[in-house]
Amino acid sequence: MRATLASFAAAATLALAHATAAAQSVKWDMPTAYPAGNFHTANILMFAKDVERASGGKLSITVHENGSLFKAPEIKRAVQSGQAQIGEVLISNFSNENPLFGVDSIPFLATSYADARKLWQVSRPAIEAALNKQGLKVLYAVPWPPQGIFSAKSIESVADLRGVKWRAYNPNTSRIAQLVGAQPVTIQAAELTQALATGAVSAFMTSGATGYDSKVWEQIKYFYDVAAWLPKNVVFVSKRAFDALDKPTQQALLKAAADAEARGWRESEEKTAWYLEQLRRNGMTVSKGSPQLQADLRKIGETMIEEWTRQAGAEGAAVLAAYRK
Ligand code: PCA
Repeated sequence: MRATLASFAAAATLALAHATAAAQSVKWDMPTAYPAGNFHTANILMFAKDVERASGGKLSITVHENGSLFKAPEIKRAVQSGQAQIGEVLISNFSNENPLFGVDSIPFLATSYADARKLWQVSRPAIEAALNKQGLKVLYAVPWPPQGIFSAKSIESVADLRGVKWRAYNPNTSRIAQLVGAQPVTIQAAELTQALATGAVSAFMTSGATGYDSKVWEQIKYFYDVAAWLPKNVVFVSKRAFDALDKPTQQALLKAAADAEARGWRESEEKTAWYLEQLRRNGMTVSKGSPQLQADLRKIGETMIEEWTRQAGAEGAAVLAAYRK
């Protein structure tokens, strides 16, 4: 009898605890810009699951992928203004706000995973501080695979890009178009397949991942694996939303974020060769590009690092010095 009563009491306490947890459960919307099968998106879905589990159901995150809730360029503002609580952005999309946001998209500054990691380590404090001033708390960042050139026609040097309709995804890729004399059109990944189908663009730089996600081989026959930079997606949360969580839930979120960062870097690197293999399997010619093309691109990189250094001032100079140490 006593045992029954005790277990009844325990069950009642548990039920009450569950009811309380459910009553206090917080729901966040998380807009992202990239498609369902993409490795960043898969990583985010796992992150959301980890948060839900580790918080004991107190925090649940609904992921809205592929620009379905907010388009890529709108996600940052949506989180800043509280229309969404958490989001993922390509941080270099916002380099017009702050040159530091674009440091990972300067051609040939950091071209390997090891260098990209070092660049993130040395730039993270300044980027975090800048976002913090905008009411955003950085949770983690994950790089895209190295950026190469996709083109409908074969190219031997950057002269072959003159006049071409060039898809840009951030200010730096628009600047490259200007420097090579191509016509830049800004198109986010979610609209790339359509832009290719309608002939709006015929060349661009991105990763094998986005080439694969967008099935670019219908129109694009060449990929030049020049590995010019590894841009990053940053996941951040509204500071107000974060501060409203209790301590254990904040801890659960931060732990899941650290795990997502480690997992994302690993996945990105491990899948790089696989993506290029898929391009080949679908009939594309994948090469390193001619020595002339590589030399031309390096020159563009030199111009852009000079321009960036001028824009980024003392803070930028400190980041570069730390990176080159
Ligand atoms: N894919 C994204 C950004 C960089 C990348 O590899 C895109 O093309 O929009």
